[in-house]
Amino acid sequence: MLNRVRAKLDRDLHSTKYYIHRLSNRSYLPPLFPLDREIIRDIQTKGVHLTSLEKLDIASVPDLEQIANQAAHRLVFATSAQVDQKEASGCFAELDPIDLMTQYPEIFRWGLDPRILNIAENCIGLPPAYLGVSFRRSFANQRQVGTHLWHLDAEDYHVVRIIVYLNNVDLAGGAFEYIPRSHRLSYRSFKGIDSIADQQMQRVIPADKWKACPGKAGTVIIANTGQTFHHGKVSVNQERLALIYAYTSRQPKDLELAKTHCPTEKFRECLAEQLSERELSCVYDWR
Ligand SMILES: O=C(O)CCC(=O)C(=O)O
Repeated sequence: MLNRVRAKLDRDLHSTKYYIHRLSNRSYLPPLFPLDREIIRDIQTKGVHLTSLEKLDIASVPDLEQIANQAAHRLVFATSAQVDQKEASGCFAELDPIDLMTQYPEIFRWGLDPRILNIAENCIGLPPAYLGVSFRRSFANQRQVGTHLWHLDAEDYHVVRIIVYLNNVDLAGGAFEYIPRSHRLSYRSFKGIDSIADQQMQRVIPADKWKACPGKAGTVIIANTGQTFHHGKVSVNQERLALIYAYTSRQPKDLELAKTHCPTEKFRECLAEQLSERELSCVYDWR
């Protein structure tokens, strides 16, 4: 009992410090281009902004889609056993992060483009930690498990996920779906429920208020997934290939979880020679 009270006090103290820090950092946030201001406005009001690689036009890695398509062959080959043998107790498989970092460093570097970091920083309200990128193959196994269940991301109070579709994704093909922030939904509405499947969500928010994000290959979804209930819709008719970038503050609520995204420790020496001071801080100054 005493331990539970202590844990709750610790959590409250951490969150109070976080929000004070966030408030005092408001005047230090980096300036944004007009298109990027629109992104932040959408994320603050709805929780999500939908765009494309073409519209974003990230200068440091203009050919992300092409590079990722090469990596897709490796991902599909490396994970074919999991799909064929129907071993997938989860809902996705990922490219080995060491393979991704060594064979396709540009995919990792895209997430460190100054404009992307500025968007993440304005969204989080604090200097960002770059948790890394995963290259994910979501199965069409029609089971609502794992990230197909509705959830808030738990790494931090504000978490930015950037999801880049690498194939055309329709409503039955595992589209990202969310509940707009205007509903002010929290876990309090799901007391006693461990897993929020569509059925449970429908009792609280009718399905016609859910917002799905189908899109062509190259669609980019930028979301505050720490504050916005979301999931990948159960895929019925096809697999989905997507890159998933993640950012938090540099004192994340769940540090161990934040660290699981990418084994960047292994690359410290080599990245120290390649990255700018700001990029290195985003990758390492919180681990
Ligand atoms: O796969 C998706 O569209 C959502 C991913 C997700 O919810 C997550 O990684 O937390």
